[in-house]
Amino acid sequence: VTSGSDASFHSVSFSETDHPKVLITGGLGQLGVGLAKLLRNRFGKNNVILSDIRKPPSNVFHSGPFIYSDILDYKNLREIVVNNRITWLVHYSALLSAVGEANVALARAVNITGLHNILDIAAEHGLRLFVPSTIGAFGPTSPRNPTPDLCVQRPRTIYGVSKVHAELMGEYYHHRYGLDFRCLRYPGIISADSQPGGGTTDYAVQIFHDAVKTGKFECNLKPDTRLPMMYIDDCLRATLEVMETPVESLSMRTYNINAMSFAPEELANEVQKQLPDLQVTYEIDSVRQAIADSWPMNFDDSNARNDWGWKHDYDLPELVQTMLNFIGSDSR
Ligand code: AKB
Repeated sequence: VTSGSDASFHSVSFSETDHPKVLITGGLGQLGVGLAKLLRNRFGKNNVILSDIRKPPSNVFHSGPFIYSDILDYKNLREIVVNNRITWLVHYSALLSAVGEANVALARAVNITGLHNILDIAAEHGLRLFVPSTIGAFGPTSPRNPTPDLCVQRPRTIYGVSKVHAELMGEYYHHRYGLDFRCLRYPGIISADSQPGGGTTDYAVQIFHDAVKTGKFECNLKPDTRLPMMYIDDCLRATLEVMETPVESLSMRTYNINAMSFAPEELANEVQKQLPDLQVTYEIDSVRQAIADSWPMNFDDSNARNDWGWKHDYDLPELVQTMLNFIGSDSR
């Protein structure tokens, strides 16, 4: 805790009969707007506040509460939590794997120092806290096929290191201070109406846009680079489900979740079933390739399935159909 006289952590228990009051940080990234929509449908428009340091596009601004919040500014965060009587915090601010390697100092500040602020605020105000982790929290010495929840985690990216740190710190705060910390390790997330920024799995989003717009796609990973992936709707639903799961059902605080695994050539083949003229070439980005080669190929999410009933809806054919319908209708 950086300031204030009542620095001891106490638990303000959140009554399950009330709707939660949710703050989403990093709300203008790939996932925030979609999550806000899902949570607003469930808990009411004004009970979900999106936040970011960037100016929101007008459709986002007009769809519900939006607020400026800088996770590196502890006082600003505390003011938002207090003034809005926040009870759940979803912490989406982070630099992803590839962009993190290009700017290690910023990734360290946002992903590690920012997380410390979030943990302290959440513990101090008795919040239920969700922090996403990732397949990137594993590394070359982890078992890759499949990767279980508990195994060696020695990632070689600042992103991965920061996410292992988040998992461990969240669990530590849970055991030490009773923080209601919940964490899912996301695979690569594929979405049509929001763009990822600076990740290793971004190719699996870009291929759809390029296929529809130009009929050509240059892939920056090798054709046989297999990674776990998930459609955004499954990811957001998993997030809501784990947040609503009764404490007794959680045997752990950090879970792998998965839907499918594929390599670029398999994704390209599936897209070509709909768009046979699509031309795919490969121009390997050595940074991204090295990262992908150290990540899980298949993700074992059996604990999530057993403990709180996780089940994905989208496999590769449904994913491709849904993405092409969405992007195709958008570009017409
Ligand atoms: C990335 O590629 O960095 C992210 C991730 C898998 O965490 N999409």
